[in-house]
Amino acid sequence: MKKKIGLLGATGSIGTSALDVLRNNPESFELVAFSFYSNIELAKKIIEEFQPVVVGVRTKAMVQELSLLYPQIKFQAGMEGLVAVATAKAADIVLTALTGSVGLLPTMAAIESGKDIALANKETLVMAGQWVMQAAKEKGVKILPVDSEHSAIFQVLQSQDNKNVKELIITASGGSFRDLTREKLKQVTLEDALKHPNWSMGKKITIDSSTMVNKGLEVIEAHWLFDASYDKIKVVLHRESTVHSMIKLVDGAYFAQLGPRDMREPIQYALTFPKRTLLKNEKDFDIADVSTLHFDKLDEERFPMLTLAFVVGGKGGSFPTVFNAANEVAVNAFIDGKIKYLEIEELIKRAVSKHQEEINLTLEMVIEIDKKTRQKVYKWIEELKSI
Ligand code: MN3
Repeated sequence: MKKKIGLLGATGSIGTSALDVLRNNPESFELVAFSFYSNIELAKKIIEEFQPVVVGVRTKAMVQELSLLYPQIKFQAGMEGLVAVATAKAADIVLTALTGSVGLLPTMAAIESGKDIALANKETLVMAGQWVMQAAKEKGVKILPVDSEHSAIFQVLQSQDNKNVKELIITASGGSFRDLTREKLKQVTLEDALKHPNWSMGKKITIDSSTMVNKGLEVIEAHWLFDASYDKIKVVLHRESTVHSMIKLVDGAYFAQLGPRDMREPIQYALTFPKRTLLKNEKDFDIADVSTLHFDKLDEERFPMLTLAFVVGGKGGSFPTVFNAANEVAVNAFIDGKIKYLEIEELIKRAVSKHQEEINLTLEMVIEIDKKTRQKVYKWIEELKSI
């Protein structure tokens, strides 16, 4: 029996790695639905290669154009399209490789329709982890991590009794600016920020890595995925990104997962779990070539966004929602050349410090708080520009 896959975000970095996993294992997987944002030429190739039944697109004009070419396929636009992919009848599991909080509603819809989730879209858990995990529990569906650090922890946890786990240790490469002082950060450009030392990824996550917001989001993601309190979650600087993450047990033993930097491995594991299968065309990686691995403490003053992520995570409720929303708006403004690099941090700090928690929080309220935070941060950016 082939596993039927719905893929949200097929033309991005995770999406194309996922397609490679499916391509290499046609006997195990079938792509029945996918969405894409703007790369229509690549989308056409995916349609022709994989013959899905449902495709989510960005605009109504794309629906018209593609429906003429492929009348056998159901195309839908915008959020409706994402939800159509997430709930496609034929799919067993939905891989969410969207970037940002746009992933929340389709992920909830997939859970409601009883599908397992392979989650690469960490912002969904940061924004509304409580509701996502609750819904998954009620529906009896699995949330399987795809983020490499969380996959690593998930993999090593399979061999351990949860009560013996003392720490979850997330490794951080440090991003593009790990060797710069805060003084030097004042002058960095978008181009500098997009040069990640170890991984080739989308723009947002590459910038998030440089600000360490990405690691902060991952701390909150780990809290929800593994039901771990924040004092149990540690982050360690590991320049090589060879150890993908690790756990420490009560008797002091560490268990780590390591290997080449290849996102196809965590993607494939999420799709085949609990089984493991051959990774075809694996990257050349020989542990004997790895002569040294470095692990260092992270400087809290150098990376204040990581510290802030622990604070908002600890406060819970909608604080992580605000942290995430402010970051998304600020990073987009930085990509568009509207603000300076360090203003990303300033905007996030401001949004978090001005936030007042509401009582009896519901998912609808959280979505509203996300929206309002964005509006506020947009306004602040306009004010910054006029200075
Ligand atoms: Mn990661």
